[in-house]
Amino acid sequence: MTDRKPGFFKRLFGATDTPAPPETRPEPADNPPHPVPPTPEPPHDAVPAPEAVPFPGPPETTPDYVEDLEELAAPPAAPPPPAPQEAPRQGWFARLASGLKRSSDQLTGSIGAVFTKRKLDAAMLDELEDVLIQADLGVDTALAITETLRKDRYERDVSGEEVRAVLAGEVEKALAPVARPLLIDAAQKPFIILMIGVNGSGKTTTIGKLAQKFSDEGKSVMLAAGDTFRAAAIEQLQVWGQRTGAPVIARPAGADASGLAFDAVTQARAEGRDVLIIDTAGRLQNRDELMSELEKIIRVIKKVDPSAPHATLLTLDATTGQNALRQVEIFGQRAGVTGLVMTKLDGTARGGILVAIAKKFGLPVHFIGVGEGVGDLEPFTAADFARAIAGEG
Ligand SMILES: Nc1nc2c(ncn2[C@@H]2O[C@H](COP(=O)(O)OP(=O)(O)OP(=O)(O)O)[C@@H](O)[C@H]2O)c(=O)[nH]1
Ligand SMILES: [Mg+2]
Repeated sequence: MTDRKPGFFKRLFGATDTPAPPETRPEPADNPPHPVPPTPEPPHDAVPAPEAVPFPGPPETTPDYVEDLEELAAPPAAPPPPAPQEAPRQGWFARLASGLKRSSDQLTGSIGAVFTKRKLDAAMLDELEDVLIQADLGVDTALAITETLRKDRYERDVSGEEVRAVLAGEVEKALAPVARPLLIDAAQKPFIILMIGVNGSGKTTTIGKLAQKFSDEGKSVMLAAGDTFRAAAIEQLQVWGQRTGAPVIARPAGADASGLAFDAVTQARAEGRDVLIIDTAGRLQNRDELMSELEKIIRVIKKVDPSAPHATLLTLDATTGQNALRQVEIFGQRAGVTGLVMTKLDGTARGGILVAIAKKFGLPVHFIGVGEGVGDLEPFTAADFARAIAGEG
């Protein structure tokens, strides 16, 4: 009963554009990992025929319940509440720019302090290099920026504005090669996407957003609740399934995640689905046993389709700093990450790290998350990101 209240109030007050049931989660680094239930290597060749597990009951609200209450709350003559989408809302670039404001303010403030319309000298370039490294941009990009300035402006007057333009240009240059869309190969039926990342980095929310995007494109989508550690995680994905019209393959909490993945792939294939997106439990990259479990999920998926997963997406929380480099490195080694999604760029993001990641790993960045709502996923573009981080626009 109490579980139903948030859904009811959201609908009653027309706030359906609010995010998926928020999971108040601690920062990834402080978040203790999920307990590992005993997961003996199952005889997956002998995995029983997949049972379609339909929505096992409404996790948050039931349509009947909500409709009844709405009727009670609103007299028949009352005009319908305005669609939440119509509520004034910042555009996505404004949200990106305000999310990166901390990074860009820090950068422009420090740059302004270094460059006060005086002749560019070696000491100023050193100071600038420190500022850029502190903003997580990485040594390569910091050096590229100072080198460009040294070449073009040494011993000449230079303003903070000009430095910012050079900064935006170099950031864009670093990011352009990794700004690549996620291509769904129609020859793969289903095209299997495995979503991985540390705790609370935005996997489940991103899956919901992707499900909406793909079904808007006319693709038939299925979701797999592979975070079998927590009942709440399964329910969270089921809410996204209901919201986006995608069926969710689930098993009760505590079930083996690789067995669930096996069933989901088998069923999505049998149903001729275009896309299957598999959720996984959050795990810190330094927890070896949890990373082994992820490897096992991948091995088991390959038993059904040796070419799968066709995309292994790592979600990176943009409020994380340097640790994101380790996440990309270890998840890449253990699970073969094929692409990145940077989430929470609408918050107090530290976006500079994406530049360092791009330089070091060259992995495609497919999307950015700029909010908790279903539409808050944008294709990643180097120019917009560079503009936002340099505090332009
Ligand atoms: N502001 C903002 N919040 C986001 C974004 N993406 C996810 N969140 C929020 O971050 C929190 C965690 O998101 P989840 O999708 O549950 O993260 P997860 O990686 O699935 O978490 P675990 O399954 O616990 O590892 C939720 O409150 C989301 O609403 C985003 O782009 N912007
Ligand atoms: Mg999750």
